[in-house]
Amino acid sequence: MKKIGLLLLMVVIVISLSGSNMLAAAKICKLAEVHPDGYPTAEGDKKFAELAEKYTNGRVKIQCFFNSQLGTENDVVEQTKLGVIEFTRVSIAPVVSVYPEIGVFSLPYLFNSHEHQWKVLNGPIGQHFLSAVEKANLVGLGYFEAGARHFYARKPLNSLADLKGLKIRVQPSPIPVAMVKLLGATPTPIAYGEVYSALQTGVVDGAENNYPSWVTANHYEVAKYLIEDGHMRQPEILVVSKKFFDSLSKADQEALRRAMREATAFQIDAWNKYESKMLEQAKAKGCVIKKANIAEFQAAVAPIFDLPEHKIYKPWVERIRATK
Ligand code: BDP
Repeated sequence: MKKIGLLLLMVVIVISLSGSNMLAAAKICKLAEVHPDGYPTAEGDKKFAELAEKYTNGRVKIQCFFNSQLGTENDVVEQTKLGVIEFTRVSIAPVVSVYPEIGVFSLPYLFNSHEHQWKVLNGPIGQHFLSAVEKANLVGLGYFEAGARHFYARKPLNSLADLKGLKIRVQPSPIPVAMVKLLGATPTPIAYGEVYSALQTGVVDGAENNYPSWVTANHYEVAKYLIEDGHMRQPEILVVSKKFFDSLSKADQEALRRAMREATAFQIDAWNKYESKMLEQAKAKGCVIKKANIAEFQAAVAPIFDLPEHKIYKPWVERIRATK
């Protein structure tokens, strides 16, 4: 009889605790990242993970996997869509294959400065895309800074003419492919983790990226000629699987959004310091950096806005350009 009484008491305690969230098991989640630990996006991921755990009182624990350990960006976007991976931090480019509209942020010379870009990302347009990506079973939690991208090659690049006929590695995504074609080069889509060996073995003559990627992925060792043309300011995005997000309480969902808002501010700061450090490192290594005639590059890529397949971007481009 005593035993039954004790059992009943335990049942009552368990039922009341489960209603109050106290027994909710901590969920150990994965976050995919292609960069190494220490790179600004990786620092942003870690900050996000730390704050997410804190603000959900330990109910969401996130383990970050760096260096493409969980797969290429295109693969991890698919896995996150399916809910196999809970979180992923990628460039906008791989998201375009599951949600084409967001490709507007990949268009060349769309943003004219860091300030303009963040005004758009923090305003109604940026916020629209974070929620609209739900169409691909993803929830956008926020953006990270990725600076501007430039071309670099194994041969000297002094002007646009030097890009003609070169095989240039691009992100496996339609807009970079179209852009490189318009510049007279041959686009070669390759996953980020394989770019170094493609450059080293001469599978490609060059690539394009921001200073931190050029340096940390060691591209600068084998492709030391860079032309600073700043063709793209493509933001990074942190997405969560909608399946996982929907399983959380409203309070925990808000805790994740709050964690990301704070991680973004932290990451932008880390980025600014790191970008100039990487530029100095490249110069010290003897890399050759030329300033491009930007007007020449802008004129060459201008038709990208009128391609029939890019019609969907027109209204967004107008709104983005009008954002002051
Ligand atoms: C880097 C982005 C990374 C992209 C990579 C690339 O941070 O997310 O995958 O470029 O070019 O700048 O693939």
